[in-house]
Amino acid sequence: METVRLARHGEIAIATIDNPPVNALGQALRSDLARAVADAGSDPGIAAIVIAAAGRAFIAGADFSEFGKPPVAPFLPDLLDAIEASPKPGVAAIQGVALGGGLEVALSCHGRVASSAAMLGLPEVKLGLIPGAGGTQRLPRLIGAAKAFPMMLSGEPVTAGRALELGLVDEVTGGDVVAAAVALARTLVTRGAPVRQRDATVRLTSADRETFEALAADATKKSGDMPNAMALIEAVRAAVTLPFAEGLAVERALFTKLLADPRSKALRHVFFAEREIARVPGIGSEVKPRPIAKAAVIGAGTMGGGIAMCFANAGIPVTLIETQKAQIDNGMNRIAAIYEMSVARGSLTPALRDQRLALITPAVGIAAAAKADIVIEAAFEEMGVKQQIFSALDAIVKPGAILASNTSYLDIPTIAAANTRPADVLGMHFFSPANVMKLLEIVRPAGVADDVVATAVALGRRLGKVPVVVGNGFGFVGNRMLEQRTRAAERLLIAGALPHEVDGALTGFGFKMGPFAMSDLAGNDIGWRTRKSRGKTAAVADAICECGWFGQKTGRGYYLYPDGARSGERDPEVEALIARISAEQGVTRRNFTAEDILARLLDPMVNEGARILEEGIAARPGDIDIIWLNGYN
Ligand code: T1G
Repeated sequence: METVRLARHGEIAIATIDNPPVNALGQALRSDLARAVADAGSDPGIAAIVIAAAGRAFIAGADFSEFGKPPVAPFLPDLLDAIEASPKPGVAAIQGVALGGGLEVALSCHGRVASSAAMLGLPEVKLGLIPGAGGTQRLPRLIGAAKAFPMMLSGEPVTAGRALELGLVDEVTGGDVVAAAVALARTLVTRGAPVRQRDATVRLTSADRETFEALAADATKKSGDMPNAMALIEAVRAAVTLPFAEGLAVERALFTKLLADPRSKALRHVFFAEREIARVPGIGSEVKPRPIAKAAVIGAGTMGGGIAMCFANAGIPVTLIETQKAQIDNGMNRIAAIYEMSVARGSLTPALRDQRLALITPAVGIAAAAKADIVIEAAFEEMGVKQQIFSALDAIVKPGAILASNTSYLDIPTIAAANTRPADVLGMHFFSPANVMKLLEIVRPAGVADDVVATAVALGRRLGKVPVVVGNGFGFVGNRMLEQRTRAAERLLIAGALPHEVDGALTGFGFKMGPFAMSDLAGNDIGWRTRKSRGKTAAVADAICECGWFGQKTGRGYYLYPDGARSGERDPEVEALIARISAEQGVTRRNFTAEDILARLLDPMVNEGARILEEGIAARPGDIDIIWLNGYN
């Protein structure tokens, strides 16, 4: 056996799993574990078995690399049945994480001991799945359906302490978890035949079932469009109404169907893509980031204020700089108001609010950036303004300080040319609102030092962002593809579609908002100003702005927002304006189906993504997927 070491501790067998990096339940491990359980079971000198693990995980779950391939024996459910059916007690010694199939192994045991730092969970829903090796049947029998269902629906792991409260583990130890498991095994031996979860129905009371059904009804309202959430309800309902074997068959059928669902395949792709972005081509782990102890942000507008909050929220002191006192006061008031909303919502304590505000030092004048290890410029989106700032910074900041621009599409080398240290200059493009959106595009122009890029990636993670390194080019990746969609949406209006039809097609596809609702939220005048600065026009979008219909902030844009409503209503004047523009352009308006609209909006984005890959602006297709998931929902 390569992945399991079997040792004896008197009459107790200890099977130690060692399958780096995270003890995933690949075929070799399943085979070795089945062998160890059988050997222990047939050894007359053995009275019980402890299943322990080496490394940072107990067991991370099924092996992702096997997904989508024909399953190979021994199958995980059969292995778990063998552990559970053993006449000798099995005890799980859990250190690190017990996730998915890993927790299902522990559930098939007759006892469980966790180290105090362990985490236990069934995260399958995050992969578009449900637990597929008895978790939906055994967990409710162990802790009740009312507690098991929300734990599986959220997919969030619980601490060892919470697991003890739930009854998920028998004991938590700050000491040697294997020794504690051996002691528990000995105790179970004295109790005679092991108690199997499959036979334990004491928790499945009518009260428990009622609570579960109420939670299921609530989940149906909230996530009725998620097939795996509905499947989970069906599987847990089978656990509380059917015999174990029948419930297991229900779970297996539901799991197998979800495994083939394209949404689950996409979520599994995302799991790996999220890990791939840490691999920046040409920058290995030998490139060490520069230390960042102090930051400065130039510009206290919406973006600059949000970026300053990112630093404060991460505990990094930051100086927020404006050119005039009135502007820095406005900026600080906006930040204070945002924190106040969090306190009012209960998502931030007053103490934390004060601590974070104390980390933001308002200042007037760029000289205040002198001591910063990194300066992020978030000034007006105009090249001259940025060059003036980067030139002035040259004489102020210390050697080795990193200079980043938050520009959303301007050319980084042109900005860097304004000073004498281009190797220290790159782009750090945050997405609005910067203190909320996860995506951070790190723009890597030719000539920037590798350790500057490594520093920006490490800092991005420290700020709680998803940092993706991209090449320099108009709009980088996200906004460059978004521009294709924006153009297509405008053309659709002139060709015959209406704003709510276009938006509806995209939200039906899965976006949180369509292009026109998004533009009304951000402010239609932003796009208008950008088009004018680039000498571009868009007949409908320009006409809407010429009417002063800038969106929610003016009570109307593509839609009407009566009494400050957050969701818009159709505006007959806008629809008449669109029809007039079609006529002026000699276009005979026609109807579009949602499928037509989706193809016209998404295909140009995919083509632009392909060009971005071809040009090397993005390193991998998965990077583009991560950008769109984290920057545009
Ligand atoms: N299978 C294969 N490889 C995995 C893996 C897995 N389940 N989990 C992690 N890895 C690899 C990962 O790709 C990386 O590889 C290395 O391990 C370190 O991972 C039947 C069907 C365990 C908390 O969803 O949450 O069981 O890049 O960088 O930050 O009902 O990995 O080094 O080559 O993330 O310390 C359910 C997924 C599966 C857990 C460790 N389990 N993994 O985090 O390291 S479905 C999960 C994680 C299932 C059953 C169902 C995390 C971690 P490389 P890492 P980490």
